[in-house]
Amino acid sequence: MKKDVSSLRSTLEYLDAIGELVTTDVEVDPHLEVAAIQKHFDGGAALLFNEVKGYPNARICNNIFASGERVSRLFGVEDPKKFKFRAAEALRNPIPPVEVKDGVCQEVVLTKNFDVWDVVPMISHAETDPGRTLGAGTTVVRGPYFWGGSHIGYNRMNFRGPDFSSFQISPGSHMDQVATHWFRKGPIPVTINIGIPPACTAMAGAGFTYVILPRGCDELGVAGALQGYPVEVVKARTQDAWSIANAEYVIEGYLDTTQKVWESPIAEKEDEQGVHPFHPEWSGYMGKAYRTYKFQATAITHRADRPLYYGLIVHGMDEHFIDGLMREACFLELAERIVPGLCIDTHIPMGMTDWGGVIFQVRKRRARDEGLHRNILTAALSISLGARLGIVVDEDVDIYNIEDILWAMTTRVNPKEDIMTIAEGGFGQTFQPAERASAGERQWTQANIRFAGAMGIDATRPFIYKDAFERARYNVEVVDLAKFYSPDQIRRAKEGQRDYAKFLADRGI
Ligand SMILES: Cc1cc2nc3c(=O)[nH]c(=O)nc-3n(C[C@H](O)[C@H](O)[C@H](O)COP(=O)(O)O)c2cc1C
Ligand SMILES: [Mn+2]
Repeated sequence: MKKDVSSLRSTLEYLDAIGELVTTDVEVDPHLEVAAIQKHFDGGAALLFNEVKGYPNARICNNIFASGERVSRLFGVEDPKKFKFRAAEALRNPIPPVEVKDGVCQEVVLTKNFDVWDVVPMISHAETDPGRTLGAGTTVVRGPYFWGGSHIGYNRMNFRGPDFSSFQISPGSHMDQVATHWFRKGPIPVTINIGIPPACTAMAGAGFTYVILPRGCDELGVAGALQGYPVEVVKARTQDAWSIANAEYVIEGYLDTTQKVWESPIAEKEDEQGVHPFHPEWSGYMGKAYRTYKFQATAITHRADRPLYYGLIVHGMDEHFIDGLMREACFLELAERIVPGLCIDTHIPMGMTDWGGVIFQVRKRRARDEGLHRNILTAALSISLGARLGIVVDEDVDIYNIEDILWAMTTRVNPKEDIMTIAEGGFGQTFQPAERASAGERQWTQANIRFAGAMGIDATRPFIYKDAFERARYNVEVVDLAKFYSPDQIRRAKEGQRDYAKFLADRGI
């Protein structure tokens, strides 16, 4: 079957054909059940729910990004470790979106007396959530409101009425830059796009690296380059804004910076921000409810035939790859711009929680390269709000293997000099519990907690002592195991090998 990633539904058809989609026709409750099932299958197959309780015309899907291998395959990249190199190329050579007259996202247009709750099958994530919320919407701002470029990113929303909601904006983010610039200068037109082409999803997750993706950059253009052809956009029906033409649902509206909406009724009642639970976070902690600017919906548009809602959990592999893949590319590009040719790879393991950290791999070429890797490390941890941990390792370390990283840290770090505190007292991110103070909300600032800053670990060996740090090596290549053992014996003898043992055995180290 032909692979077509120009829309979410064509992508699902392809995944179904290659056996990577698991479907159920049993009715699922968007309240807790969708999230619970996705958690069971964290990191596994893509999931499609054909029957959604209360929404006869809707379908829900998720987990499409839960495997790095799958995402890479969608974009024709064979080795998932190489995805970031393709993505970095896309960052450098965007293909601008094209404006089309008609988009399937507008097959049905609701502009009067609509109720978002009746149409969009929002899901609840955890028992402590204030009910179902909209976490799957990606905001698109394009043109004059984004300095001539295009921005796409998620903003969690809680519809507190049929046509208005809260709208969570992380401090420092593009949307924060937009809202700050247009603060009380009138409505800010946006579209909330749901069920979008995978390249747009990958771009929506990328974030918080403004020296690589500055305001005015073309994020939809990068998505276009990633998929190899332009993203199509269509003029919104009720706003001076643009929708992703192939989206499944779009909520048109505007951000009203003169009004505030609370994310949860209990937070509103108690008049307390940053205290009451709201929505699990990427950092792996329960989120907290805030009072946000108001999003006012002016239309819902959607596909006529069983639109798909991409209802995903946060802090799972799905969200990890949505956020992390493009960020690995951004850090690679950052390193390349600071010191061309030094950094050979980047990696963000799940334990670094997407925005929380990054590992750089460098190859020092000569003695005077010494120290340049620390310029990269300190820059990366300073420019990415919320980053907490950065590690640099040499070319002989496997940056995809946490045990090998630990080995490098154990044997190559001089604790006095190689563990650095970076951006001390700087600005962090609301979703790190230790950094919520930086949201500037009084309940937290009152307690005077301010942990922002990052730990930078230089786990590289000094270039001049390279010889002293030569890895011990066994000559695995001198033997042909088949000469000594039957295939069955080899299989049995290797059966108990764990990942790290296998890695060491293969390399003879
Ligand atoms: C499921 C999910 C939910 C997210 N929720 C929010 C949110 O509520 N607010 C926010 O500012 N960013 C949220 N993000 C991150 C944004 O997608 C984006 O990366 C961030 O706003 C920074 O983007 P920017 O670099 O384009 O400014 C979320 C990401 C995902 C994958
Ligand atoms: Mn952006």
